[in-house]
Amino acid sequence: MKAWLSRLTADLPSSLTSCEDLARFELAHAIPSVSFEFQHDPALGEEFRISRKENHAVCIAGGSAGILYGAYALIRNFLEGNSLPDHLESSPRYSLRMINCWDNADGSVERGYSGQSLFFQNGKLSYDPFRMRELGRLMASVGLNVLCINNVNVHFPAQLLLEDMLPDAAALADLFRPFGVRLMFSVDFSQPMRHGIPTADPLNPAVLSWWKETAARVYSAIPDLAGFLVKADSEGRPGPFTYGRNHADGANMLAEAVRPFGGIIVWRCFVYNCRQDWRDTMTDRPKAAWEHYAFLDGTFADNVILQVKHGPFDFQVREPVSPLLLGMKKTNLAMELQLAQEYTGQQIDLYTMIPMWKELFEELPEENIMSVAAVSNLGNDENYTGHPLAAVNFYTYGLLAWNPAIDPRKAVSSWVNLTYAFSPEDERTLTDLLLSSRRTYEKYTAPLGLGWMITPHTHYGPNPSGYEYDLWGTYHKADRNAVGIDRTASGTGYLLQYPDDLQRKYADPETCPDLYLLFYHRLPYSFRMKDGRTLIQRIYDDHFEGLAETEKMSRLLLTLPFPEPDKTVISDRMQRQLHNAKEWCDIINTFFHRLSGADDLHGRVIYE
Ligand code: GCW
Repeated sequence: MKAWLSRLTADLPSSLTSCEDLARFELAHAIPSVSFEFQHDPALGEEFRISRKENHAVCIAGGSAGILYGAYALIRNFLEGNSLPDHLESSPRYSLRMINCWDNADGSVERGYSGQSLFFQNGKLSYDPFRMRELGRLMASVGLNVLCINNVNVHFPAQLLLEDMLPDAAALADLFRPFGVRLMFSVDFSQPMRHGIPTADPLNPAVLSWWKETAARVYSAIPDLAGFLVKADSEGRPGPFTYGRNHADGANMLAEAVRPFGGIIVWRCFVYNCRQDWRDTMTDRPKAAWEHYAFLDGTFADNVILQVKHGPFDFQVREPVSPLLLGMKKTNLAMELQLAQEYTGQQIDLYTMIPMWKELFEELPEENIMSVAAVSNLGNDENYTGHPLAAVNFYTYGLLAWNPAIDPRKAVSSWVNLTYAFSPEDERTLTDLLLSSRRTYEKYTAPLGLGWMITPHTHYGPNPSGYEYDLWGTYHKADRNAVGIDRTASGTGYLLQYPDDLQRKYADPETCPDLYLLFYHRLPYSFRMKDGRTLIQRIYDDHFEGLAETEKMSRLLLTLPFPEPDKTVISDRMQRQLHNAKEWCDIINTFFHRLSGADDLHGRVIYE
């Protein structure tokens, strides 16, 4: 077993058929010295309650999944060297805690950085049952309960998941069931058109009946399928706009089809104009999600969940929380995160996400956000995540989705402990290093809320003008005087999508936190930051600091006693990260130096 469960040595037998069986098996192997009793109470569902009996046995009460989650909570605790608690009660904050895989039927993974698909090969479902059990264990051990196995960009033949591939998909669902994991499928909105229906118009009765029949067939094969995930009218995908319908029309039609089976429709809100003209200053991409969805608040069926990317752009290192997540109070929402390190170092550079997620979760309202989803960072590499240390993101995502109040340090050190069983000092070193890695990456790439200075399409390495005159709507408009976009009321007006208190916080560059400064404001290089430095000096300083921190990180990391093969992989990727950090630092500083003509106050090397 790879990753954090390496200390659960027993291979899982294929004969396990229920959560209770699995819980019993895991406890007997991980904590053989203690006897456990289960008290099955379906009303508790995923919640668990742990208590000590008079005979010293530990009792776990819960629904089937609750018993399993209770067992893993005890095991994690025990393997970390803590004594078994006499009392522990816990229930998940979010009811759906999802992993979205962007796996294609040909075996490739969109934005995948750890090998090929775990589920598909050559146009078919094709998986190793042993690895599926490992994956189920990885998910269950941190409380993740829904797995969408195919890409939201549903390329043919993945559509066949609902048809020819269904028997194999049902067998896969059987494999995950004992882990409390339900499958989900991404569907193509225009799918009825492959079956002789001339339209995919959501208000056309023939379209609805096709989806109803399809849902009936799919649910008879997989009765506990979580539902369908849909990317519509986004980056070339088909959707209701073709027929002059809105996204509530589209989502509600599908919701009606899956409703008899208890299914849900997860509908993504990543809709924007990806054919923008850079000369057009009225269109501002971060405004797009709000413009497409806010007016529909309250019109979605109760088995629809809108899945909103955490920020208004697209998984940049630092974005403010999406205004949709704050504003759509009468709609079920899920926040979407991305474990796959598309813009955040591609599982070459270290980038531990939990500090970033914590900032986001702290902003969320309590009421209507009932689910979280994360784009998977897994592939068929031996260690699942390419970079062995990238597994910390999968692990801590699970813990956070269960309990967003968790302390990031505790979550990260728990992963370090379970994965490597280092001495306390080495555990602390690695934990510190992981916790600071996001800030370091931010400094050497595009700090102060800039984002998007990355190489187009591949999204690795610097290219400060790469997206500048392009059609994706992601501009910084740096010229010889200033950089950034004014998104306040006097600019594009994006900020007006927020509640008043947040508008006040960000509207004035004097009070706007530095980390978001250039996201909200266009400022001259001579602008005085709160600490007295000029903006241009701060840009230089951040980049030099980011590089210096990476060099320090590399020295420290290589002193740690990683076992092989992790040691070699980590050291190889660290070299590549060093190279990347230097490229970013040199290219971005040179770019701004050439534009601004301002020298670095400390006379460090900036290239002409
Ligand atoms: O950022 C973009 C990615 C696409 C992805 C899209 C999305 C699945 O570059 O690869 O497509 O986001 O989230 O739909």
